[in-house]
Amino acid sequence: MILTKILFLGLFVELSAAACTTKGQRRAWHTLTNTDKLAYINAELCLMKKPAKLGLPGAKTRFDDFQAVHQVQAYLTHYVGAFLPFHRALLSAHENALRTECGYTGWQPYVYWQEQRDTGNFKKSVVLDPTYGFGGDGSGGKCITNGPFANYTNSLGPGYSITSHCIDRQISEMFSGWTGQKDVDACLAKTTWLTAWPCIEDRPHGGGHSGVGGQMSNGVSSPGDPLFYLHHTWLDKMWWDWQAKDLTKRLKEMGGTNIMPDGKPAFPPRPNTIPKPTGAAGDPGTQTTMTHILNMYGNSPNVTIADVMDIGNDLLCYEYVEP
Ligand SMILES: *[C@@H]1O[C@H](CO)[C@@H](O)[C@H](O)[C@H]1NC(C)=O
Ligand SMILES: *[C@@H]1O[C@H](CO)[C@@H](O)[C@H](O)[C@H]1NC(C)=O
Ligand SMILES: [Cu+2]
Repeated sequence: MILTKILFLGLFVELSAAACTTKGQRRAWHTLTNTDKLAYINAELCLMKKPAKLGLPGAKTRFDDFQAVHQVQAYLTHYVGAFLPFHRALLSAHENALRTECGYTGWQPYVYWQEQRDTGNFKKSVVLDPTYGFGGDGSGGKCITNGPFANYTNSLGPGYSITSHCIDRQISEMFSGWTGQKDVDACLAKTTWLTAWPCIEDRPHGGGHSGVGGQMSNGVSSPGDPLFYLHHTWLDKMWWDWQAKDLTKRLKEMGGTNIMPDGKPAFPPRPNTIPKPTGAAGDPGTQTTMTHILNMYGNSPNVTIADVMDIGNDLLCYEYVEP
């Protein structure tokens, strides 16, 4: 039992990360029963009804809180070494909120785009099912009109803006074609972190975001579409599958630029209110290191990159079930 006292939303709370004995089982969405799919969807709808509590600009609901944590530090967490570690921490916090705030008893599911039926064929994907899924494609850059999230008012985005809008999608089968097994295998075959992470961030990551399109294709505000969490969990699995190929070494393999290069596609220009980062807390240099602090803005405790290298540790305590 690890006990730490941290300053959390101005209060001292005791946080305990129990020893990891039974790992949470993250499963592929298409392998869940309909009952389990609805349990996940209903827990997400529950976060969408609970009031925001982080005080981040524009966020109205607990669901928005997670999007806000992503929005305010998009430049610190994409095209940098912290990209996969930050998203691993965000996904875990989201999973935790579903469980502790909304009574969900399962674990974060992941999409499995590389199925024959999904890659190059997102329109037919089982994740867009209007009853047991995330609703439709919005028929070309428009609001989704069916499914459980059709009427959600998104308060954040697009990009850095704070405006009320619907969840929109615009499926591109050109980009969905980037999520295939051959692209996954190409990344898993990389022999160093410095080549594996950019590979994952490029085609598999970009293919899921731009393949779904709309809000999902916005590098800053994409967690406004609940599909974000399933897509990024698939990428987290990819990182873990890569780590597991040479675990002892890869539990410690980190690096890469600490500062996002300007002019990346899908990234709206940074407003003047968000200065160009010069490094991160705990990691002031130009290269990402293990002591890098992932700022969760009080949504969950801050962690370091070292804390999220091993998904089976006491803090994370989950594993991936093969589909
Ligand atoms: C969304 O609103 C429409 C129109 O009011 C309604 O018919 C539909 O049932 C609503 N869908 C959900 C999931 O709440
Ligand atoms: C989390 O990290 C950020 C950046 O270092 C820091 O400003 C903030 O105070 C930390 N929050 C907590 C609760 O420790
Ligand atoms: Cu992101």
